[in-house]
Amino acid sequence: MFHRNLKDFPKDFLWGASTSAYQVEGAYNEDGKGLSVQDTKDVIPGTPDFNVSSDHYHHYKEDVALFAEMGFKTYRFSIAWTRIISNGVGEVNKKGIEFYNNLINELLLYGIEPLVTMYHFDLPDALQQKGGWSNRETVDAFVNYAKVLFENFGDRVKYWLTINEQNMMILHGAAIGTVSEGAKNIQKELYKQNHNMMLAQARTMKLCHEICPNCKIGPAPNITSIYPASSKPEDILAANNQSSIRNWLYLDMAVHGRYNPIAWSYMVEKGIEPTIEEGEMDILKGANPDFIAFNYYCTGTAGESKIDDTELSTQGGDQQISVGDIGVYKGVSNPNLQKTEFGWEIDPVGFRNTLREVYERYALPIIITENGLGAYDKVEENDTINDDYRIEYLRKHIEQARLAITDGVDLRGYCPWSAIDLISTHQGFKKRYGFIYVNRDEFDLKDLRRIRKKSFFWYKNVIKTNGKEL
Ligand code: BGP
Repeated sequence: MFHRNLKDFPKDFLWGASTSAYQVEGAYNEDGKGLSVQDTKDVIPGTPDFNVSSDHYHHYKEDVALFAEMGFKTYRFSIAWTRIISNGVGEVNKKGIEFYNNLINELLLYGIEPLVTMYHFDLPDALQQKGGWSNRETVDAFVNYAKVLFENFGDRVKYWLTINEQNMMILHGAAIGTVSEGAKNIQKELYKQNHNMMLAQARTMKLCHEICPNCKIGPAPNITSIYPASSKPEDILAANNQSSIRNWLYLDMAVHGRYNPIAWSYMVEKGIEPTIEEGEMDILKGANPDFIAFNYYCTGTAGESKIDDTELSTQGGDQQISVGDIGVYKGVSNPNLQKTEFGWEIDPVGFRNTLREVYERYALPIIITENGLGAYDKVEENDTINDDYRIEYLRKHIEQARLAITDGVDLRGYCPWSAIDLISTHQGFKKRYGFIYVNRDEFDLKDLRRIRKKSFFWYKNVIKTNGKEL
């Protein structure tokens, strides 16, 4: 749709950026922090562990001052469950509460609204040892952890996100380190875990509304439009299958408290549907999120996969690269799109499509909690980093966000990934996303100095002009 006049970004639009605890904080065993599955997983060869990351734990004041210099209205970060309750259940760690109190207070000092993810891929390892999300006790543990967060921070944190990319933990857990690589026939287990996470999320949202009536809470999956590989009806069905299994299964449940019918019949066909206990559907229906947050990097494209499609391997892929599912869909690359240096397609128009699709389906306000370009950055003379490619990527996506707003989408915030360089989920420190460069590489920690990239100054002006000057 062509618009002669574009709507402005809303006056109080939440411009900011994102990080997650295990990818940025470091201090993995300091001040009473327990180990998470990210600390105990087998590190992918050639990539670093998460012990130091960007050492934000010790640099948070300096980092927040830089965020303030860019003019952030919000900062989306996650709280490490293992810092608050080291084994996932039991005693609350005062030092952990203190760290996040300090961080939150520091943000508020500059007028930056904290946007907090409660759980971003880092389940306490002690809970994992007892079955992780397959064990219903983890649901109670999460709700108890959430209560601790609301009680300690709910007076200052108004925006909460429950679980980051639950859909990716189910579909690509091996790539992001929440499922052991090579585990076989675990799909049934995964959909049981998914069901339990849904219950944890629903109970947490209800609790949030009870304990902190002034807070707002929402889910944070990775959502993207799925295109059919061609106009062949079978390809369109395949794209629809993938979209139901990848996107709507999660959002239909979070918003309406019901299983998406296509995703449910997929699970039944495969014999992997979860057992639903009495009363659980009522719990799921009682969630009522205030908004939808989602992460967007690029679209997906799907073609038909026949049931005798023995060529299709279902192993591999990551958050943005889908291999497919025999008899359901096959992930294909889109010849109309360019790719990043790390093989993810770039699709700004797809961002507008996705925003429209989500808003049309759910009619809830939307906050974008991730979007960005992973690239190899180079420090040049006089500590300059000329990341024009990142500016280009973000500019095109923000343009499309404005078009989506003009289309009628109620978009309230935009937080690209990432505020500062940090460790990628599976591709190390070399895959950088930040506006702020952290001077370290894969294994040499150097001086961890912070350097403003060209995109830092560009984004500062974007925020200053409320998205008018891109
Ligand atoms: C999302 C995750 C983030 C982040 C980002 C980039 O899926 O929520 O944690 O890492 O993707 O992915 P990657 O680090 O694999 O490049």
